[in-house]
Amino acid sequence: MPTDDADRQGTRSVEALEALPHRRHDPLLDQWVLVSAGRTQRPWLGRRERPAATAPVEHDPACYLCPGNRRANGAVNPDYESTFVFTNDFSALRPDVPPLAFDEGLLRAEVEPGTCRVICFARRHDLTLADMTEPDVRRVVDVWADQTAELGERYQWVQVFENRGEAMGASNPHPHGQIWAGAALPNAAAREDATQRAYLAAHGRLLLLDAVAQETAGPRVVAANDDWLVVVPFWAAWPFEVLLVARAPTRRLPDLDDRRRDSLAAILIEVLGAYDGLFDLSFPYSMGWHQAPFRNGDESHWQLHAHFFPPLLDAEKRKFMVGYELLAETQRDLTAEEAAERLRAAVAVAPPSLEPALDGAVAALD
Ligand code: H2U
Ligand code: ZN
Repeated sequence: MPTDDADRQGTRSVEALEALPHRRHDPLLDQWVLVSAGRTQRPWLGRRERPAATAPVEHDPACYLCPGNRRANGAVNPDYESTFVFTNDFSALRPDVPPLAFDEGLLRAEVEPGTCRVICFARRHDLTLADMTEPDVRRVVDVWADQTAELGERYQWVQVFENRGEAMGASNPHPHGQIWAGAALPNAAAREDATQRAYLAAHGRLLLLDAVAQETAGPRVVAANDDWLVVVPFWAAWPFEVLLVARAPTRRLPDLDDRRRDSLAAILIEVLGAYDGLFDLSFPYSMGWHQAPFRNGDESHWQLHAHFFPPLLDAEKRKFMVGYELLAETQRDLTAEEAAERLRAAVAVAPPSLEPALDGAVAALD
């Protein structure tokens, strides 16, 4: 007999659900995640992740991101000291497109104007954000904010992100991220726009600030300072996914003052250090910022946050989002509470960072 919602007994304790297959609601995307704790012990004869075979060098003559090197399209990088931004030579979006659209029954398409940029985070080829000093990561935060403000003058959505590690499709170990900016609101942005707007209308408060209030000092906190909270969201999809949220109402990165940029750099180093410490390897992930769209409207329902989506379940095994995930809904094997506990333990033993670098560079951008 199928149970319908009316038959379900309410419980105020998550522990009562933990040992049972259960679903958790993601209020930002308004979708459910299936949690089936205890499956991590199942036999595995599938793919095993392997760490990079060679240790990276400080400057790699073959790297297209190192200072002074030639890129794939022939352009030469300046001898930059800290950060460097350039237009992606293989951009997925371009600004100079005619406003064409196609609409015939179920078949709809529209041209999407935009631009893609690459941001080198550091001069040194062998660094990662986790290894960099606070002043150097702060420079990266400033670049993210400046780029957001500049691109927001022309595009509705500015997506700042980083793919780190071969397992997440990074094409090069040189520390770098990307920004794609476009005219449309992409799917995930449109979902978060709708859920945050509806929550503010219904409750008079910001969805993510209510999440911060509910999670602070709770079992899913990984790290916190006065300005930022890092939690494994109750509804996490990826094994060690975390959500980084500004604690005060904030729409976008450029709105952050000096103090909150510094404290952001500090907490980024803390969390990424914990990621690397978790399995004692350079932890792969995709991370990115969600900030208010740029359009002529009221964006007070938006709260600045970053998602970190790392694929690893352990040092050698990754989570594959395949059959059930693609066809039905996301499923995870360890609870958010267990993931948070393990990440907290790794935060406690993260190593110190290196010496700061000097000034940033920007190429001619489109
Ligand atoms: P990923 O490692 O996340 O793929 O980012 C690197 C980007 O760098 C990638 O999008 C671009 C690729 O298109 N790139 C250049 O713009 N110039 C090059 O010479 C090589 C790579
Ligand atoms: Zn390099």
